[in-house]
Amino acid sequence: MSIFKGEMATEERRQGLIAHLADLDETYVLKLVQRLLDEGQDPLTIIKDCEQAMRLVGERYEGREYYLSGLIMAGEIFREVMAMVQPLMEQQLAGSSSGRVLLGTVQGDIHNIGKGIVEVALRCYGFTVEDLGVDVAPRCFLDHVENNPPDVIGLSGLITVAYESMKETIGLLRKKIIPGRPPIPIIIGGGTLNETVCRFVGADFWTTDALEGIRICQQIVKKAAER
Ligand code: B12
Repeated sequence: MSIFKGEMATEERRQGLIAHLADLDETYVLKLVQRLLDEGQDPLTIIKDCEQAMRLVGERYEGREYYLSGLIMAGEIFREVMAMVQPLMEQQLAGSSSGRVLLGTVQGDIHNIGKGIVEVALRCYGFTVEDLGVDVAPRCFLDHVENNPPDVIGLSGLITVAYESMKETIGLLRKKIIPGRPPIPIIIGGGTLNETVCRFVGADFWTTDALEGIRICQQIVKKAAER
């Protein structure tokens, strides 16, 4: 028997997804996502709705309604949702941009769900991505830049500690001068970022949206090719 009551409108289903993910109702969420996909729902809309639910989870954690286990559970459900939507996302996003992006979550931070989405999207749009993982030390970013300079450097981070790491990483990277090349543009991403953080850490661009990040990377590569 279906767990859904009667025939729900799409908008109602979307609100249901947000509410049930925020409530950490794994069974309901996974069934609903499958149903939305079967009905041809855009995978990117599903991801956006899940992101909104994750913000609610964060607020409940801040309000002490959830403990750390709530964050862990939410992360696990999102991971399962991503496994379901990723194949469709890969089919849908197909581009021909070329360019290399060095990506990583900065030191002290282990959040990687958003970075994973960015990586998939970048690859779909034709970028070559080198993902250094999470909790990446500033020196590690520099080593990779020295060995194989990318066109863009993307730093991910969500916790306050990450802002200091981003600043340190960017400070180190800025000192690196590659003969005959302008400084490599640096973009930071993560749901808690804003313009103030961007200025504090000294990045060139910031975003809280994977697709906007891709557009920025495309512009950077296009501009470099025109020079
Ligand atoms: C799930 C989660 C976790 C999971 C993460 C699982 C995982 N594998 O990633 C776990 C349980 C590990 C976790 C741990 C912690 N967490 Co946490 N967590 C969250 C939560 C609820 C959701 C994050 C998420 O995945 N969102 C969904 C993704 C898709 O969104 P996103 O990351 O923003 O990514 C999108 C964009 O930002 C962008 N993007 C992301 N990166 C990049 C990079 C580039 C280059 C580009 C272009 C774009 C881009 O693209 C993505 C798609 O659009 C947030 C709440 C929130 N508001 O974000 C808290 C939150 C981030 N966590 C928080 C905290 C406090 C912690 C802990 C310190 C808790 C603790 N006491 O231990 C630890 C920190 C551990 C550490 N050292 O990193 C706080 C941070 C507050 C702060 N300012 O410091 C938040 C905001 C919750 C809150 N409101 O209090 N957490």
